[in-house]
Amino acid sequence: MSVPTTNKKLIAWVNEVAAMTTPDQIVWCDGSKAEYDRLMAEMVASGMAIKLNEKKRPNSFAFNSDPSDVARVEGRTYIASRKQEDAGPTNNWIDPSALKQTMRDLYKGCMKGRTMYVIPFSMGPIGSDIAKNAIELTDSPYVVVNQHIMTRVSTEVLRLIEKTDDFIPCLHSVGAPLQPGQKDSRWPCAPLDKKYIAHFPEENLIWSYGSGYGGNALLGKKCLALRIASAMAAREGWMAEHMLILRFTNPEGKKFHIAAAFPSACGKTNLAMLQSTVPGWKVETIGDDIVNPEAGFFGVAPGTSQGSNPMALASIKENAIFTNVVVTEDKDVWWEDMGYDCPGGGGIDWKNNPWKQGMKDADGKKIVGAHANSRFTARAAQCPVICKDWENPAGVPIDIFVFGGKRTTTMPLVHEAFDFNHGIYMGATASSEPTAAALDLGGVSLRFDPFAMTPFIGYHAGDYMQHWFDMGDKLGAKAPRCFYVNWFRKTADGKWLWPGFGENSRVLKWMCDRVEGKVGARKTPIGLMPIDGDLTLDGLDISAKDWAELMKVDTALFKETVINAEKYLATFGDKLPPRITEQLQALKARLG
Ligand code: OXD
Ligand code: MN
Repeated sequence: MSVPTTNKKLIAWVNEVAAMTTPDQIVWCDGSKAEYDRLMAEMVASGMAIKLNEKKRPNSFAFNSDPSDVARVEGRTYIASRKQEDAGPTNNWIDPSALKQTMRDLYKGCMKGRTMYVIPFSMGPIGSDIAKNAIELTDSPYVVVNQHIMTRVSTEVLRLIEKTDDFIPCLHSVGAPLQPGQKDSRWPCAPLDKKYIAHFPEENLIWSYGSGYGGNALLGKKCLALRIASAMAAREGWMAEHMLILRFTNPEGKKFHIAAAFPSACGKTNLAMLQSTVPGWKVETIGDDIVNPEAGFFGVAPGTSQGSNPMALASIKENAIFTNVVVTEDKDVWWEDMGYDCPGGGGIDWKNNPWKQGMKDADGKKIVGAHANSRFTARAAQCPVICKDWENPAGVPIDIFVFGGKRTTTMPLVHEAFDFNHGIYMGATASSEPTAAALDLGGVSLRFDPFAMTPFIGYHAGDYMQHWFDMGDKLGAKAPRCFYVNWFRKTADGKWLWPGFGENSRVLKWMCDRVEGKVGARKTPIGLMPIDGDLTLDGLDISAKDWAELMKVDTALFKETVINAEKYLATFGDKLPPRITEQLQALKARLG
């Protein structure tokens, strides 16, 4: 195949990688439908992909991964900055020359028997001043088809690289070379101790080896748009954040843009596509995971139902990819908590085994059909409530930042920061309770996840917090207002206090009313809270007692969280910004 670019830097890099990895052939991708269809047909023929029922799920495909390759591997993810102190306490670090040597040895001949695809892609609308051009080299056709949906793959990106002589190189291999005549496995990958998800932030370089799954392999997402981008953003004075963005429009037509950071599995996709229950107020989706360069959703399937997220279900009606879900007898998809029983009672589970709903293992434990981290991949453009400005090359102006996590106690439904610096403290000390399963394994009772960015900050987390203060100083009065929410509070006997889902729009409306100065607020030791009656509960079945409980700030309990936060923040050493310490001391004083 002829080389479709004149850019010497790119050609030299492709040749250098090909010499190291020795693929059987090199294919330059163009992002076309023909390319997508051809790769899908090849993967169906090889047994890697299952074509779904054309009537029920048009142009859609299902994949099952290897059971050892089902999620991001944080323990094998590295920030290889030149100095270890620049990676900080939240990252794994290996000296970059040593890591490159280890990985070069692994990459040697690793694409034997496979095709190396060259994927030119843009994170953000092609040609936008705030988009980034990149090339992913991969030996996984699954990665190519997913990148078609999650990013903008196009030869136009090659034209931009020719003009700027600049791109972010992303190298990926599943790490499973094929000997002559060797039959490929359904999902090739390398064992865990050979997997490396490596970032070289000073060179804007990504090297990934051994995994074909999600953020380990779709390198535009967590690797580029968060880890590498966060390091670039700190150097260049912008921000790269793990946040959904939505537009909330009031009955008068005034638009508010809200960006919210929650840890994984706290409902970011649900909030991004929320169906407002406040009369006259409308939500439109701009992005569900990262601010905001993606072209698609790579969403967690289990729990997605007509009740929890009808707009996500509408987005995956057709042209979708499913990974590690149940394929039903009539070749549709199903997962746990989809809102109805598995049609036909079973199908093929995520491990590619025959499966019946309700099956139990030898210990009497239910065998799930879909993996807990099974995913759908779908174009954002297919979301019925996608905002018309979602691809505006200039972006949208953010009015409100929301932080939060899952807390069954302590954190009220909503509170507002006194000012931007206090908002940064809220983001820096955002915490979540791990699932019951993690607690059973002896996990900690509370996990701090600053700005929901713990696994994604590409440099020292203390420097990252300082960058937030620097941005606040730069923005001054234009800085977004900051709020902290908790949809997950329970009564002492375990009952949810807040209905969540669409009703969360009531909380968003209160935030917008605050921004407009339409409502006042009560000053409490932890921040500003709604005056009773301003956050409307009309039509909700919430007793005055439950409301009081939901909004209660128990100072003794809150103090415990603050003590834990102080211990956590101490791990940042002398990189902890003094302003975080000032905020912490002021909060302690307010709590008495
Ligand atoms: C994701 C995550 O997959 O945050 O988006 O883990
Ligand atoms: Mn995420």
